[in-house]
Amino acid sequence: MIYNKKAETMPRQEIEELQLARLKKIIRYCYDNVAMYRKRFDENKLDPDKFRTLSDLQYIPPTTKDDMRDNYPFGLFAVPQKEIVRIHASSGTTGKPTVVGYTKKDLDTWSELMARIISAAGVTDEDIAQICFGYGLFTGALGLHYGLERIGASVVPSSSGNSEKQIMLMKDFGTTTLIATPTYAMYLGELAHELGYDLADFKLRIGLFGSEGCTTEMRSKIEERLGLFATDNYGMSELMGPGISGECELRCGLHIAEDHFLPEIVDPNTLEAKEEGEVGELIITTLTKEGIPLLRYRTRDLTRINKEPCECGRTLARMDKVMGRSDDMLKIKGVNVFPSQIESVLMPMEEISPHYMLYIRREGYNDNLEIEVELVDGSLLERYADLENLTKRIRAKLRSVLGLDAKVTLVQPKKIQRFAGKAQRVVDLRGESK
Ligand code: DLL
Repeated sequence: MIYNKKAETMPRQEIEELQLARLKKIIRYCYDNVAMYRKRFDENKLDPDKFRTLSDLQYIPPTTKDDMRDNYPFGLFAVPQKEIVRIHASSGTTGKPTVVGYTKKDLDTWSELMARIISAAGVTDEDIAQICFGYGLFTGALGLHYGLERIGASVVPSSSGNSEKQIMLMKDFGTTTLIATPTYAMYLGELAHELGYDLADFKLRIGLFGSEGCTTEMRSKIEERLGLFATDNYGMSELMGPGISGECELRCGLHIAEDHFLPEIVDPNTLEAKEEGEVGELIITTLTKEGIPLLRYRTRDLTRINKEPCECGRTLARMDKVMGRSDDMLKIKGVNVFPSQIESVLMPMEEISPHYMLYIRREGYNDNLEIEVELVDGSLLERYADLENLTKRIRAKLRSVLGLDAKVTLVQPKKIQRFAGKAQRVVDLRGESK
């Protein structure tokens, strides 16, 4: 279902006119209300009233996570404190988190954008939606929560963790929609099976997955295990949280809420604009945010954009599933590879489960990669010849598809750690193995 027909099916020319009008306004708004932007414009001799086309945007220096840290906690807020009605922060692993503030209008926009993504996945007011994202400073849970309420679904705010209880609720309440990271969804499916539940008895029908990457191969495995249809949605706390883009039921790209976010794709090294359809780093300008507007925010996420209208009727541009982050690329013996590419190679193999870890070590001048993968059938570990054969097949596949030479270690089922939120499958041991 298209939640907001007018906004989601606008002809391209109209979208761009709207974006330009909003862009001019937000540039002036940032100049007038955020000291960092005013300083940056003045230093670069940029006149906030002289932006005439969408591509004039390229003259503005990008905003980065460091800018957010330097202005911690509220330095980039554009409104007085009393107009901020909600504060979230990113799950930064090191140092201070990045903090974002929302006005009432921002929260209203957020709910609208979530309602669009939720409806695009096929969820309706008849659904019972269990939110297994952590409630708190993380934007995932509350973002989805308000959007689901907006469309009239019954929300079960079960948060993350406490997995056996999650499964009990899912069964007893007849949950039809699961909101989680794909990793956690997979774990819940596995646990339900172990606890002796027949997932066919569950009423699950739709999974709204996001907050981390998941290849289509991995997604098929999750769908099969849980008996549901899953869509991907993307966002980041600095820009709003979830709500930036999401797949429709045709799953041919994530529709970007272009009336609120202006996307660009640039070369992550030179920052030059990429040709339409080329892969590069996604940069986003918030067009309507009041609390903390951001001009040309560098997401570090790599994707590409397709502006052709979708067969679903939506005209909003679509971004590909995120390939990885520009800072996540692994360089193994001269081969550049993203963890998602390794996942795509591993997942179709029947003998191995969807649980894996990547360990990078430095040996001499070389970086070596070890891929640890769980077997579906642990007894294989006792059949040396079969084990050897499977290891060889995996290595050969990695070599032929990615040109990657890696050590492959097959381990017992359930040996690899499970994650309740975003998975952390890459362990960089280069500092430790000199
Ligand atoms: O993860 C917001 C979110 C919550 C999105 C729930 C969707 C659902 P952060 O914690 O700030 O915000 O993390 C943002 O996560 O830059 C991407 O690298 C990654 N990410 C988010 N969604 C996806 C996705 C939330 N669908 C960072 N596919 C982003 C791949 C994703 N990566």
